[in-house]
Amino acid sequence: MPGNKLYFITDAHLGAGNDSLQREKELCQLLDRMKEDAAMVVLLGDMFDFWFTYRHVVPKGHIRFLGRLAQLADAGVKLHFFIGNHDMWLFNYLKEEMDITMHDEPDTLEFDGKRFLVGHGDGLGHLDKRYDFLRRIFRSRLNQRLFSLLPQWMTFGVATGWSSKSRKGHIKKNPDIFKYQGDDREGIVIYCRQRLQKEHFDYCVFGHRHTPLTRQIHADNGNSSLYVNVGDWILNRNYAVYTDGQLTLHNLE
Ligand SMILES: [Mn+2]
Repeated sequence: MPGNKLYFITDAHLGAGNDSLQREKELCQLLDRMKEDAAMVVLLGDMFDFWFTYRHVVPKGHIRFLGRLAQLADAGVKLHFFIGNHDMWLFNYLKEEMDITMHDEPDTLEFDGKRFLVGHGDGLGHLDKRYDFLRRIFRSRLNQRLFSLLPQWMTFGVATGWSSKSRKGHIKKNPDIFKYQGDDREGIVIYCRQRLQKEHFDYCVFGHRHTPLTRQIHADNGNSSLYVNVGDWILNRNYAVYTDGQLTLHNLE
C-alpha cells in the first residue's frame, strides 16, 4: 500500500559529467525512501542529459534509476514525467514500460484537493524567439522521424557534445544564469501569472532553472499562488515534498 506524500524531482541530467553514476546512486537512495511513503512522484524533466527512443532500441545506462521507477510503479505509486529540453524524445517508452503519464507541456495535477500547475519550464513566457523556433523544430514529428533514421553514433555524438558545450557556454556567457532574474524576466513566472489570470492554482511547480526557490506570485486580477522551483539534482540534491497541506523544499542528507 503506497503512502500519502507527493514528491517532485527535476534536472538530474543523468549521463552528463564524470559523476553521473554517483548522482544516480544518490537519486536511488531517495527513490527507495519514497517506496515507504509516496502516493505520487512527479519528475519535472531533464532527468536524462540526452535521450532518444528509437522504434526498437533505447540508450544505454541509467538502469538503477529506471529499475527504481519500475519498482515504484509496480508498488502502486502514481508516476508523472514532464519532458524537459534534454529528454524531450522519450516519447512513449516510460508509458509503455511502467505506465508513467507523460506530459509534453505544463499541465494541471490535482492532489489532496489542491490544484498544482506543473511543468519543466523551458520556453515559457516566449522571451527568446530563437529558442521558440528551435523548440518547434525539435518537437516536429517529421524532424523526429528523420532524426531517427540517422546512424546512432552520429546523433549521440553530436547531441551529447552539444549539450555539454551549450551548458558550459551559457554559464561562461552569463555567470548569473541560475540567479532569479525578477518577476518580469522569468519566463516561468510570466507564464504562471498568465494562467492565474484565468484560473486558480494553489501551487506552481517547475524545474529547469537549477536554483531552488519559493515565492508568492500575483496575477493582475488578484489571484495568487505559491511558485516553487524545485532546483536540480545535478548540482544540488534538491527535491520537494507535499504533505499535510504543505509543499516544502529539501536536500538529500
Ligand atoms: Mn531544462
